[in-house]
Amino acid sequence: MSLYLTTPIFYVNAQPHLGHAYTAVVADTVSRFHRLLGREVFFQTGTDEHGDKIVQAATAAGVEVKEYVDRISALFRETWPLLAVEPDNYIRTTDPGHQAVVQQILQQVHERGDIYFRDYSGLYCRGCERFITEKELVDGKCPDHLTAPEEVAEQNYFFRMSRYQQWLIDHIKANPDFISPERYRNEVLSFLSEPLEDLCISRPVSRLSWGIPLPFDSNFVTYVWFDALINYISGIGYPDGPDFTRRWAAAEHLIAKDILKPHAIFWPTMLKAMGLPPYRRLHVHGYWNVNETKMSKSIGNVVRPAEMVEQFGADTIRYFLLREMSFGLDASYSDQAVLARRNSDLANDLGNLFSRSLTMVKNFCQGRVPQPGPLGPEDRELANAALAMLADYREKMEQLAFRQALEAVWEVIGRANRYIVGNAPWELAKDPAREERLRTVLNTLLETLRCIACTLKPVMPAAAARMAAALPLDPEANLADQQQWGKLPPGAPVTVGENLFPRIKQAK
Ligand code: ME8
Repeated sequence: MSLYLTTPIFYVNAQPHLGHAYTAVVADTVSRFHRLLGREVFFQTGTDEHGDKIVQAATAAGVEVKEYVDRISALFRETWPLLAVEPDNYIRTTDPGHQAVVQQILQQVHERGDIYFRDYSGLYCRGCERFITEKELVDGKCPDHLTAPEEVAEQNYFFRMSRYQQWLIDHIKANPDFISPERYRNEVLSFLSEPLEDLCISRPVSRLSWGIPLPFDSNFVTYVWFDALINYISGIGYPDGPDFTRRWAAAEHLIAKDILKPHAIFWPTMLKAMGLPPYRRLHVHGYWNVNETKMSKSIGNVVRPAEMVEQFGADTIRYFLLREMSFGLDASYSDQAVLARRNSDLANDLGNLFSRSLTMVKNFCQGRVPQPGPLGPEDRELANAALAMLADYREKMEQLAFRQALEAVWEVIGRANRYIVGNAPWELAKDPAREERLRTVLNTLLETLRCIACTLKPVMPAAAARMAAALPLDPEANLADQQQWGKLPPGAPVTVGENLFPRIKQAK
């Protein structure tokens, strides 16, 4: 099985922040996890560079639009390596290749009769970059942007989305995994229980010139979503690239709930009109708040990825994001909460287990993997728990239940720490008659650490690589290879390196 995984392409009207970082970290973790299972993965991210909001941002910054989008797009691109996020492709909607594909699709859908021209007036939300319906408003305002929409009346082109409404409902019902978690699937089905309006896909050039011209009417440019969503296929070589069909069959999108409708409704119906099958799955996550408050420029509480990484390091931030948010629900960020996770879960639980175990192997077993004797009940209990954890971890990761996957790992870390206390290897080391028992206990600990190191590869790649190098564990080993006991060859050298996660005294 293979996977083609995407993040949204982010608007370049603002700099990268915590919310963007979360989606990127999730996508990177899922990619690494699938690779750990030996699967082929293609991971794409990028930037969305057309539309009103971007022109406004460039004007506010006092630079040419193109110069502005180049600068912010580069900023996103440079942010990902700081978080150890390694996409295979980085797409920009200003790429000439992308623009050509958008025009070709517009032409094709137009010729098919699914794009038509008419007068229109409606309520437009600039934040959402789409017309919204009266029903969506809360107290007259867009519930996401807390601003009143503008009345806009003009002639525009429309995509005949309503034609595909019943097909979409049937598809969602026949494929329970198509949209997850389930709450979002239900939300979409509930929205689809009312008649669907057609989608406005153009802007008159007189109002907005920063867009892709319609191939059949140069007085208009495409409207944001018809341009942006197509990145998911233009980025993998639609229509006739050699990998296109294979990759598209494995397509899964990751988004937050803010852009559920464009992804769950506009995009599948657009694909249908183009004669393409829908993507395989859509995964929807919640919002990060900061200190329990919505992140916003005006409040001044926007968290920047570069600052988080500078303070805590990429591994700690990745762990925190995945451990703290239940995928699908909202979560709250604070430096204090990161500090607490760093010092308790990473420095205390994991870091201590690792350094204590390796130091004892160095001191009591000449720094080599000891040959174990027969396993006693407490050894078997830890071994079984570690192996069961690998299976549980795998199942939870497949469901994007990162929090539960990590809880399962930390349950075994806790057990292993208690096992050290219960078996007191330093006491065994004093008695030559108990040397075999000592070797058994330390071997059981190293084997447990091997299982733990393997699970952490997708989540904390740098720390997991250091653990693997110390044990020593084959860095290329896949998860299935690890699901047995006794994989570390007795006699292999074990190295005690620096502390994995030194304690951090205070958040800045
Ligand atoms: O919507 N919590 O771009 P965008 C969690 N260009 N995730 C968040 C978040 C938060 N507080 N804030 C943002 C666009 N995100 C369009 C997408 S796709 C064809 C076009 C993340 O820059 C999350 O992934 O507003 C969300 O869906 C995305 O950023 C929105 O990014």
